[in-house]
Order: sequence, then C-alpha cells, then structure tokens
Amino acid sequence: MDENGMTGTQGSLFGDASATPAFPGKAAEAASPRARAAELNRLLNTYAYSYYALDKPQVTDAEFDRLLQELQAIEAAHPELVGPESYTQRVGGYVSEQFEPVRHAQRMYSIDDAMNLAELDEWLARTDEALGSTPEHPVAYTCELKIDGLGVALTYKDAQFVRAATRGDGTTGENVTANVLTIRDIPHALAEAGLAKVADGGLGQSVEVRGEVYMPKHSFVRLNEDADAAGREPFANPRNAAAGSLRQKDPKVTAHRDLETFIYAVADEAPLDVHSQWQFLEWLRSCGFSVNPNARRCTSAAEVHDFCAEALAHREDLDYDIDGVVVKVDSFAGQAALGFTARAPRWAIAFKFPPEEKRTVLREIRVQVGRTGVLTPVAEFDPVLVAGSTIARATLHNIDEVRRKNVRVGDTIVVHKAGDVIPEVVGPVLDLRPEGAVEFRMPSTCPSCGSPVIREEGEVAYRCVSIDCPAQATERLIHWGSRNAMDIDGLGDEIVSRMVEQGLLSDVADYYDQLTEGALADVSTGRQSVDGDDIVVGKVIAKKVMAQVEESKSRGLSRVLFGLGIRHVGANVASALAKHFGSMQALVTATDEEIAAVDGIGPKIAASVREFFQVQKNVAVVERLREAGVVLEEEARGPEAPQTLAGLTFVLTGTLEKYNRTDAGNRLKVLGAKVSGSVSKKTSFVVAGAAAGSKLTKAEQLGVPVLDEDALDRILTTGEAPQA
Ligand code: 3B8
Repeated sequence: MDENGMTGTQGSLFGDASATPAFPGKAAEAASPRARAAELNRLLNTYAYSYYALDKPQVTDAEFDRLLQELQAIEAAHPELVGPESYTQRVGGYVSEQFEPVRHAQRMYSIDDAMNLAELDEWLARTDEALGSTPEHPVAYTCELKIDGLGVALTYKDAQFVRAATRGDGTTGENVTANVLTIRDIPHALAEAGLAKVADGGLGQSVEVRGEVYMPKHSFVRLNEDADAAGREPFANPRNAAAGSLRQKDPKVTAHRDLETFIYAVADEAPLDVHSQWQFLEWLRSCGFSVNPNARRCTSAAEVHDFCAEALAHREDLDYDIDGVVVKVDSFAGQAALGFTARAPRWAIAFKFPPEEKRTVLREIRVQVGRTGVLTPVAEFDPVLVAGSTIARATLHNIDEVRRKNVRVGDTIVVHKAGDVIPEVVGPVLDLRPEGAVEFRMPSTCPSCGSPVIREEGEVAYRCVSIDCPAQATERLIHWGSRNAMDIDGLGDEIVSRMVEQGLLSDVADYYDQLTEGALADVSTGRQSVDGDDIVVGKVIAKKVMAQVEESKSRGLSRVLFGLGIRHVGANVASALAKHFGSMQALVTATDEEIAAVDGIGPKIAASVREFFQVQKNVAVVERLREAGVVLEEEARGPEAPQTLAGLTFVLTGTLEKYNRTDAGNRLKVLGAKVSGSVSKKTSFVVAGAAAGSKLTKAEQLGVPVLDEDALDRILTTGEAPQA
C-alpha cells in the first residue's frame, strides 16, 4: 500500500490487502496445523465475545480478519480440521441473555468477504458463468455500500411494526423492540404505496425486512464528548456505540442516542410483487423505509470496480461508517438459482476495504489540562496521513488507558481513525520497541500551574483543582466557542491562548463585554513575517470573529449550558436540562431533586449543576452574559412523536390476539402514555384481552373504562386517544 493508503488512484485503491499485520509478534509459528487451528478458534471466539457481547473490542478489525483468514487457509489445506464448532462455520455474533431470545423465521445469513479486487473478480466471473452471462444479456448486479452497523430484523404484521430483533448468531437474536421503537426513521406502519405490491394488500401478511442500525458519525463524536464530560469511558467506534445503545435496558436512554437505519433486505420475497434487488430497494422506499441512496445497478465487472473505487473515495464524506461494498445478483430468480452455502448466500459478496491503519512513531506523551481540571495524556506522534487527513496526536484518555494500550515514548505505534474521524492509537508494535523505553507516569503537579494534582476515590482521572489554573481558563474559553457549544467560527485554540496570555480574556463573559474588535486585531499570532515583524490577527479577521461572537448570542440555553463546561454536563445533558427548564432562571432556582427528576439525569449530575451555581463567580459570569444580551432561554421544541396519549395511564391484561402485551405497551409509550402493571383510581384505561382476570374485575369495581383489542388497535393505528 502506498503512503496515501487508499485515497489515490485505482492502483493504490486496491493494493495488497494482506499487507503487514499490525502485530507481527503474533503471527503463526511452527505449530502443527491442528494446534494452530485450535488456537485460532480460541482467539477468534474470545475476540468475538468481547466485540459482540461486551461491545469492547480487544483487537482491531484488521487483526481479527487476519486471524480468520489464517484459519480459513489452514482449513482449506486440511479439510479434516473443519468441525461444526469451527469459527469459520459461524454466521457471527452472540446472543446475550439480557433480552428475550427471538428465533428468526428465516436464518439471517452474513455475507462472504472478498478481501481484495482479485477475490471480487473471481466471484464475479464465477457468478457470471453460473448464470450464463453473455455480452448481449449480461448478468446485472446491485452494488450497495456496506454499512458498518448492527444487523436487525423488523417484523410487520398487518402492515404494523410489531417486533425488532438483532441478528444474534443468525438463528436466534435478541428482542430489542422497545429500543428500536425509539429510532425515528423506522416507520411504525408500512405506507399505502408499498402495500399495493404485497399479496392481498398486506392484510394478514407478515413481512420481515432486514437492515442495519447505525450511529451517525457526528452523533458518535457528540456522545463521546458527553462521555468525556461525565468522566465515562468513550465508545471505541460508532458501531460499538450503536450496539451499546441498542442493548440499553431503558429505552429512554436509546431514545437519546440518535440511531438511524438503512434497510436492504427481506426475509422472504415471495409475497412481494417485486423481482429484483433494484426494484426491491424502490419498494422499501415506497413503504417509508430509509434506504441508502448510494447504490447502483451494474452490468459489468468494470462498473462494479468503478462503484467500489467511488465508494472508497467518498468514504469520509459520509456521516456513517462503511467498511466495504456489497455486490448482489440483481434478479431474484438469479439469486434463487444460486442459493446459499452453509453460512452465506452464493449470490452476494462483500468487498471489504483495506484497513485504514498506519504506523508512526510516538514522540511524546504530553499531559493536557482540560477545562474541568482533568489531566489528559495525549499521544504526540510523527504526522501521518490516515483516511484523508494528516494526524499527529490522539488522546490516550487516562492513565489506565495508557497502561492498557501499553504504549511508551519511542514506540512504533499503529494509528487509525475511529469512526473515520477521531484519531486513535491502536497499539504498539512490540517487536520494534526501542531498548530502554520507559513506562509513562502521571505527573504529581499540574503541568500548567504547578499545583498538586489529586485523584478522587473511585475515579480514573487525575485532576488539578486550582481555581486559578490558566490552562483550565483557556480550555473553558476554547470550549465555549466550539461547534457544539456557541459555535464561534475563527476562534482557534491558538488565538484564544494568545488572548489569555495577553490578558484580554479570562472568562466566557469577556467575549461579550470586554473584547473589542480593535484589541482583537492587535493580538499577536506568535508568527513572524519574512522581515521579522510580529504577525497580528488583523482587522479583517477581527471583524469576522466579532460578528460571530455577536451571532452566538442567540444560540439558546442548551448550548450555553454545554458551553459553560459544567462537570458532567455534556451536550445531551445540556439539551435535556434546557428542554425541561426552559430558562436559566428556572434552572438556577431549581432544587437538587427537581434537577434529578429530569429524564436521563441522575443525582451526580444534579449535584454538579447545583455546585456550579453555588459558586458566586459562576453566577456573576452568567449574569454578565444576560446583560450582554446572550439568550438564556430555550425555544420550546415539539416532542419527537405526537404525544397524543400524554397524561394517560394504561394497564394491559389478558391475552391479546394481534399484539404481544409488551410490544403493545411499548407502542403506547411512544405516543406518550404511561403503562402500569396494576389498576388503581389513577388508571385511565384497562385494555383487556381474552381470559383477563383480577385486573379486569378491579377496573370494573373502580369504574375504570375497559377497552377491547379492537379499541387498542384503533389507538395504535390512528394514534388518537380513546374517548373516556
Ligand atoms: C443477504 C444479503 C446478508 C446480507 C445481505 O450494508 C445476506 O445484504 C447482509 F445473507 O448482511 N451491511 C447490505 C449490508 C449487509 C447485508 C446486505 N446488504 N447493504 C450492509
């Protein structure tokens, strides 16, 4: 692979995908094929478990793929070693015990991989041959982006969404209906236009579509910023973040996680009047599903190649991770003719992009002081081009992470970009560790102000608690102007640091009531012109920045709260607080209990918010912001789904025919209802199915209105509250 990795021309795009492994120390040695296969199976199972069940990958995808390929190669040479428990025979994934298991009506297969262009071409040639492709009648292929998310199956009965399950091991997945109901781009009912192409208009038909749940990159970045603010572990990549979000016990947490979907398959196409993948994608759109627009119907290997090259070139422009291209025989008749192997369809192949990893040398582990005083070790390495941009540093988060990654200054390290955005150190190349490289230790004093640092009980972070630490002030001022906070363009880290050094800024209110265009124009940038003169910011830029500062006044309470850098208040918490309280005034006067009562906010956050407003200095800053005209209110925003059942409490009892009680309850909740397990005077409605017992009796005693399943059905399909 060339130095540019995969951003260049066709030649370098599809370079040798089996390039040097990241960890040569682990390569196969002289062990017998049987022993090595057993070892590989053990490793693959361990890593797969960490990845799927714990959402904590232990090795990179590239390393995992390498081990799997090694096992496949051994098994190809020694077929007697292929047993049913071999990792190569698995569809992948794990079934956890947290969620109710769901047996898929049709197995959810995964797709075989082509690790390079040669393997893709082999598959195309084989498939063309099997289907009798001719120049006059070439076989058509549908190319789609391979979304790096989580496979899910969505079941619709009578055109209504009833269940969502994860892929699991392909045969059995987990029931994640309650969580999936919070994903906004999933239609709760199939649109009329789509039903026209389902046998008998969709009535009585059960349709199971399949697709990928993913977290957009920008949401992943934001979620990790929140984790950072709250002192939680960040997610390694958007896929893990999506997995963690989908496996939440509390659907409310999932609802705040901003998951999205792309749908691309159906369990059984027989009831559909649709005859190719290309038509099928159109049908999915007509039903209201979110379908990835970047797909193409190709009729030659050259066209398939072009699509793969374009996908690779545009990879970073997308707001979601892709890890390859899926090529499918377009016609359903062709797919049926080819069928499935034990683990995958013969009619599809996943062309995997080469891993975007680079080697570089770790020069320094610098300790940064954040706006909350947390000391963060940052890896500084020789600049390398990864996924389209040059990176030279990556956070190591905390001392535990440095130890876990086992990196030392001087090491040759492997770096990549998590979610194609965030630079990350993958690990050291131990074979290349220089003699005498020493383990990193946290300093005992703040690198900015020299005060002693402390490590609070039960926390991983070391912290400088000095109120006058200049590093903290600078970081707070930079944070205020950052994208998810007040979004003040042109306020680079460098300029802010200079302004602090030159005494122009010390707190965020200074932006509005101290800073002037003239003073900003004169700030030294620290660079010198060719004649040795100091280069200053200048009038043009100063004017632009001041216009941005002015504009930032109207960003609203949510961004102000995030911008203030209150400990544990990340972007999502800030938004929840702003929505709930509506104004700074209401929040400042709220009690701990009132704050902790907000959805998604616990006592720890509440205490931190309280503490912040108990500091006189902080209140004074907020007061000055108000006087300067910074908006400290949040415009009322409508809830996500119309909350037509808000304020109503339902109890479901007895056996329902069309619905499973849990699913029906979840759908009522989406419309704003409360669902309770017991009947009281406060119950608005009891929904009674067949063989309802004591709850029905109690409802009749208390005079609580009782609904039958038809009435429930009307509520769920129309979204309208019943008449009491
Ligand atoms: C058959 C077709 C599995 C898949 C498939 O973006 C099958 O089509 C599959 F057995 O897993 N990640 C896609 C993606 C995944 C699959 C697919 N199409 N676009 C994906």
